[in-house]
Amino acid sequence: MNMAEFLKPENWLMPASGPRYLQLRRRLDEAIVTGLLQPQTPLPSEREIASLTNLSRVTVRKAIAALADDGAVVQRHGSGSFVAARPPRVEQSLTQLTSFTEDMAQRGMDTKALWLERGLFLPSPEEITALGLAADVSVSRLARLRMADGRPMAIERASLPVDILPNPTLVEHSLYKALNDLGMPPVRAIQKITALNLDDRDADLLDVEPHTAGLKIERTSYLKDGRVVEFTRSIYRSDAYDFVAELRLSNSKDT
Ligand code: 16G
Repeated sequence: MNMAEFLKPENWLMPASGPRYLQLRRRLDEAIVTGLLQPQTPLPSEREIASLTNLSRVTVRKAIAALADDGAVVQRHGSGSFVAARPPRVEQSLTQLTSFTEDMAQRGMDTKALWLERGLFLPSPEEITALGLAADVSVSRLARLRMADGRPMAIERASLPVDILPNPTLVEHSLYKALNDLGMPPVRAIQKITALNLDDRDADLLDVEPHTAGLKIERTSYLKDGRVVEFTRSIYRSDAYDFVAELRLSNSKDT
């Protein structure tokens, strides 16, 4: 498919899918992620995109500026906009307790999941310890490959006590939304991040070379009453993610 075809509004622009500049931003990002627009090549001009999409130049300008803010596009004064050298990285705050779905929605990205496992199982010794379970009680497991705008970002393996999530098949899209609906939202979490080299299977799922470096993250989340609600082991692509923490002086007066 060429860009003219790809940008035809009837293929992607929808009245109920949010601001038009964000929809265009997503569409252009998709062209970058899928390689239709190659790294370091010029984007079609503002005027060309406007005429292909029937959108105003102001809307096109806003979409390109948003891509530039994310680092997906570089704007060069006088010579137009170019696709950045590498796919953009996602920055995730280490101080906010948010879900993958929320994180990506904040960036205007669409999320999808490929289910790797979802059901009730007998707990492993690691799950028994992390969730404080009895050995003969089942555990709810949800393992997913998480994707943003079609790009694999992370593999997540979540385990939850069965009395908190009795039916893991109820989780269709967002685990945190399901927990909210059950009146059991996590309010606090501890995260541990370590480096690892991806094994063949995980590298294949994440669409990177085997043994590439990845980020392993263990999150233990708690309910308001102090009970552990989730124990999740995730593997994030290290070329797609930056985890960012805000640090303050411990005796600062304006915290
Ligand atoms: C995040 C969490 C993960 C949580 C998931 C819920 C990290 C490292 N992990 O990815 O522990 O289970 O969000 O997302 O941030 P969901 O509500 O979209 O299913």
